[in-house]
Amino acid sequence: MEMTLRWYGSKFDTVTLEQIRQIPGVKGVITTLYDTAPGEVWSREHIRAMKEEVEAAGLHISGIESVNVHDAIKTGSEERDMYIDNYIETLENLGKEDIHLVCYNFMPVFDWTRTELARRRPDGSTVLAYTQEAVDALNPEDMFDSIASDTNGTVMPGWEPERMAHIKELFEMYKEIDDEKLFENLKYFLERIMPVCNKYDIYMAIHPDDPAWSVFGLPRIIINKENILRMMHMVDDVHNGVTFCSGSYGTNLENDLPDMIRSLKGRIHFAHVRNLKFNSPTDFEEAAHLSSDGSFDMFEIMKALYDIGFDGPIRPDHGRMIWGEKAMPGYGLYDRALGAAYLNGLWEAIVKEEKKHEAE
Ligand code: CS2
Ligand code: MN
Repeated sequence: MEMTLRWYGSKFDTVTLEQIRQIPGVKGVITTLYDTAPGEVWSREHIRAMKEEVEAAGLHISGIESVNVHDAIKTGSEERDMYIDNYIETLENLGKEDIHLVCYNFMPVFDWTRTELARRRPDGSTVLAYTQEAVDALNPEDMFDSIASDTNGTVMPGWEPERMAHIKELFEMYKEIDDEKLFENLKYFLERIMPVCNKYDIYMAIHPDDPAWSVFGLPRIIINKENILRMMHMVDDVHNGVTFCSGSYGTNLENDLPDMIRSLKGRIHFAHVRNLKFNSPTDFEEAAHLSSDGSFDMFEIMKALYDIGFDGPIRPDHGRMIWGEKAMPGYGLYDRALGAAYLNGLWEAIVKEEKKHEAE
């Protein structure tokens, strides 16, 4: 396991590389070219410049989150081959720059969905939260407007104003797409990119849909054990893997997280570990990473990752906004640094305990 932090680049992130470097045990960042649109080719020059900046700060790039997939690929429209060609070129350029992990998602229209970006918790921190009742009462445009007013001046991934300006067209594109069709289009995409992934040893790690069910009538497939195993078998290559995100799969209380982790042995290439606090099965908020602050047993999650021999990057996921920080919701420095320290502590204890048992 390698502890990392997500970083959006110096133009977009309120957190600096110098700050990240001071979090104990963090040597790697998960980053992206945040100003490229889905479907655009990432040039080698841009990738190299990003790498040099990270390395100059004494860190390295542990992986990319995300290289976003164009909606033409997700919907299987006529232009998809052109966009897949571009994606392949980006993967080649990443491979040539010695980057071997790519996180992406296959969610229609939106990335994650939350109904509040700053719900106040009893300790005065603010967090992202979701209630199904609020989603049922909103249309997607209103949702975008309410999100846009609460972002502390940052651009939220998957909710870029340029995309949201076309939201009606985007919905139109998905009119004929159901779960089966989305699976087919994902398979087509993966089969086309696997040769380049094999050539450059790039591990693709699909991020789950968040929340793990359909929103606004859109199909969503990366939601549970059955579907993710189907996806693994459908393109049975080690480079077709998973980002295990506890906070996303965990939105559905029927998902047994440690069991899911164990069933994905060898195919989890990246992990997002965070905790949620449920007020009801359809009302949850993002808690501190500590088990007792939320509804998940974080020890069991880390233990399952250890047991399957997970050796990829892990990162704390969304943190609370605390200590007066103003940052992209979910992506401040303080609570994610606390999260990293806590997860490192759990890991150290697990490793030492296991080594002791092995020696006995
Ligand atoms: C992330 C996702 O902030 C988050 O919820 O975990 O946005 C994730 O980066 C994407 O879905 C991956 O493409
Ligand atoms: Mn995640």
